[in-house]
Amino acid sequence: MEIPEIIWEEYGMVQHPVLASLFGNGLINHTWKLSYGTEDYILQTINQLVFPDPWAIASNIDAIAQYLLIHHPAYLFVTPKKTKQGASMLVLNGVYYRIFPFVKDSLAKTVLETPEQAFEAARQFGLFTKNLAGFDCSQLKTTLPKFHDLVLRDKQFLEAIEHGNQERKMIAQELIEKLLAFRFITHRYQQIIINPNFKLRPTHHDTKISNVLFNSQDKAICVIDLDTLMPGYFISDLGDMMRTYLCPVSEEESDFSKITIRKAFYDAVIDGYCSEMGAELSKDELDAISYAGQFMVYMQALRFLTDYLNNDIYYGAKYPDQNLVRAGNQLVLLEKLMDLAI
Ligand code: GN1
Ligand code: MG
Repeated sequence: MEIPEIIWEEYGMVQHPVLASLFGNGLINHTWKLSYGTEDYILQTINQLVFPDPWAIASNIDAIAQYLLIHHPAYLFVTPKKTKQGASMLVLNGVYYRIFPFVKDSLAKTVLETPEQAFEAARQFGLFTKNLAGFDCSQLKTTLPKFHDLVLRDKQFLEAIEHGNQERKMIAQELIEKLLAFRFITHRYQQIIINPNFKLRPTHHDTKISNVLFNSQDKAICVIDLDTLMPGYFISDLGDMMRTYLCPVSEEESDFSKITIRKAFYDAVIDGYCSEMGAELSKDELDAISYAGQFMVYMQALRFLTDYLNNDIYYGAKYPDQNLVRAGNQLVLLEKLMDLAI
């Protein structure tokens, strides 16, 4: 997509920045890296099909930035560059743009190589929620209603089975049945949301490895991508790390024999997260640590298969069965995780 020239002027950049190519591997937003003088920046457009109210995202980032500045001034938290008008975003022809300073000497990983890195990343996500423990969660706007609500994902799955592409339903029949057999995971979630010992906390909701920045010594220095920062349960953040850090291959892998759980990474994720959050979690929450991974992997399998049945309207697909493959991949990962819990 073309980037309108007027952006630079609105951000007070007198010369045209050097625009590098598309950056990162997110499925939702478009991201570019740019250089301006001695500084580097990240330019991003917000996908409004996914985020109908981009100002809610900006408001959340502003609110927690203010809180962190007062209560944890040494904590590195990346905030958007302001426009000349002092706004955190720029709207041009209905498209929302924002610019973040690029953290110097930082590196975003797409692949996790060692348990130490898993520990580091999990510790940063734990630290993020811990530092916000005193923050009044009700100040946060919901950027994606019911995003990690497994009851909703279950309902959407059932609806897609009934009303979605019936030809695809036949192809996916075996997978559909296997996923339905795991509905006890949703039932446990229903117990969690009525349990007062499960606290709603400021939750990142997208703890994949590329959302942690590392330094050259391989230490994690901060978390990024606050689009889905909302009140949530710790199982979302810990669980998505389990979903994306434990297996040597990603959700895109179609050779399911490569899907395994690396136990050392599993332990590292839990140790790293609990090194910050351990004392914050209640007994009931601690008991749900292994459930966290099952919850997130199952939800992602449901979401991919739902999208497949709905003709890929949400995630898109680079080849016809991509969302079916992704769902099958997540099912195998779920089975491996369940074995681990026994
Ligand atoms: C989406 O855009 P990305 O890759 O960060 C999705 C996540 C999924 C992930 C699966 C807003 O995240 O929930 O886990 O794809 N984000 C949204 O790859 O739907
Ligand atoms: Mg994201």
